[in-house]
Amino acid sequence: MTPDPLASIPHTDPSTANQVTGMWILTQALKKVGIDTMYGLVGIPVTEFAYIAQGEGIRFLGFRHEQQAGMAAATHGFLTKTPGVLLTVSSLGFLNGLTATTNATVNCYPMIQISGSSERPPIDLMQGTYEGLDQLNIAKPLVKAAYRINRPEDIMTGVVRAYRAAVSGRPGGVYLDITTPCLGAVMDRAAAEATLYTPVDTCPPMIPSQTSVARAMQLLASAKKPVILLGKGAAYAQIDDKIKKFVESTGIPFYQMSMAKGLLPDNHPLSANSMRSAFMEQSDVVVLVGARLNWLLSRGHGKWNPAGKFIQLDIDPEEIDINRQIAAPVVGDLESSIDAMLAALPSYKLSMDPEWVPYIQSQSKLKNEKFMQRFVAQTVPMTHWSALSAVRKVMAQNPDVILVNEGANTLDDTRNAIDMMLPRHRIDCATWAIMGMGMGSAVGAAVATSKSVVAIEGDSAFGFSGMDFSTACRFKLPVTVVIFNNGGIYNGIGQNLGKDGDPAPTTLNVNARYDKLGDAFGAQAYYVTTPDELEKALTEAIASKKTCLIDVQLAADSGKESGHIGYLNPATLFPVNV
Ligand code: ADP
Ligand code: TZD
Ligand code: MG
Repeated sequence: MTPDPLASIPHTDPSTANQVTGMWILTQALKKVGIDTMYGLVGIPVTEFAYIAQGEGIRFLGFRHEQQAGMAAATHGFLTKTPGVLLTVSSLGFLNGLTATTNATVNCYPMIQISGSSERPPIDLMQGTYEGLDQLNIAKPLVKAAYRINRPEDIMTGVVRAYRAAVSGRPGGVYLDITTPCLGAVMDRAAAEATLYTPVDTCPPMIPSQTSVARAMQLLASAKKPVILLGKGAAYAQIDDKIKKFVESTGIPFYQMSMAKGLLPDNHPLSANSMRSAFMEQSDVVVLVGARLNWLLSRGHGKWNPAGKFIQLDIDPEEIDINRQIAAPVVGDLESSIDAMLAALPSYKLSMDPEWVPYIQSQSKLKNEKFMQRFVAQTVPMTHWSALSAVRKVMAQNPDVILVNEGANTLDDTRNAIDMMLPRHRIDCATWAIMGMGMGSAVGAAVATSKSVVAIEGDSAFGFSGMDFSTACRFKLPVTVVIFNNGGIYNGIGQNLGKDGDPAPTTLNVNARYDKLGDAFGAQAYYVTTPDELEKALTEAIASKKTCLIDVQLAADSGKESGHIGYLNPATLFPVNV
């Protein structure tokens, strides 16, 4: 008889009749707050916990790198208004994941990173224990909140605190450290069950003061050339109908920040999306709705009309006045603030210049017609624009597909080329403009919404997360990855200024066949060299609902340094070849 290979492994039932472990309690605590999905990468000391959680009905998506699991959790949080959960092992796994938790905090996405950590005594005495690292203290300055759970009876409290910190006020990333002894601690089942509860009112409304609403309405009513700026906070709030009503009942033109695109359709008659410079220079009153006056808006300086006044609707009082005086802050949650402003609207008479909207509309029309000329030349080898001429057609046919996007030229050109028609359908590298969110965000978006996803990736951007394409494949997600291969960071024609013959700092490989990666993981893969081939492949890929990869061959000289933000680079005294 063949010996049973598992027979010698002592089997400890995680939930025996009378006793349970910290791992079981953590599972139940997460279920109590409504967590049904975790993204992560296991090993000591969290493997058993992941098995137990999966067994208890929490979906577990195992990744190849923690950063991508974290990007998935962050995207899940942004799209669902509930924290995405990332599970990591100690030391490097924790640090790999922390990059995503930090990025989520910067972007105001709710997520919770749960990391197993080693036992405390040898860490505190720095005695060199297995994967020993003082994780809690490392996480603290980088996340919205950080807690450690040392005892099984505290697990529920730790989970509730993490949940509340992630979703209430300005959302963000939360770190929850749980020690190995605590995960393995045994408790009587009845005592453990007695610790479990469902918290109430986890994200209470924050009502703005009536004074602030009246001040804002008065300023709005006085505006001759107002504009409304919608940011990803407005998209996150999931009050799409109310935002639409606010825009349409005031009749004020609006501009949507990158991830707010689609909150109102990009082709809405009041869209000022192509009139950025004009309203910056001319608007006398600017209404910021869930958008920060950060570098993406020249921090309120540069082209902005120095005499313009700002109204800012935000949940975070500390966001007000950070770069420029905000004449009328409305601090509250967006739903309450927009409700209050809509309720007040009939009592005010707006005094918008009757020429303002027609001016925005006629100029937009001219600009849009000019912009469309970029798609006329169907150059082969393709440029970013000729590739996008194909992509925009297919995306227009599939408005309910979520678009994930990162790169430099690939990011900026795609953002401008592809109109979004539905809210929360564009996920990109956001406030920090980081690379390395693509595969994670694509997986998170597909899992959180059950919708199809198309990720448009620069060849460099894809490299940061490429191996997690295999995660989309393993979970059979309807994700199509489109790689714009121009052979480099910004382009593939950088020249080494030295004589060693190495590739230039920006040079990758314009002949790389990314489609072979698709073959390696059983995806449907395409290699395309013309806009027609790309249009056909992308149409077929989306329709298949399978995991697909399209390697798009661009010319190596397509793209310029840093896309649209080259001005942020320090100037050199002599030209460098990018
Ligand atoms: P964008 O990059 O699109 O301009 P930001 O991320 O800079 O957007 O700004 C989003 C803003 O929205 C943040 O200042 C955040 O505090 C705010 N915010 C997020 N959720 C809410 C909410 N529910 N109510 C009000 N403000 C919110
Ligand atoms: N590393 C990280 C984590 N984030 C970054 N933003 C960068 C490096 C610098 N960087 C950019 O800002 S864009 C970019 C890098 C490396 C890649 C641009 O190349 P691409 O796109 O192939 O993705 P294009 O189409 O060639 O411009
Ligand atoms: Mg590139």
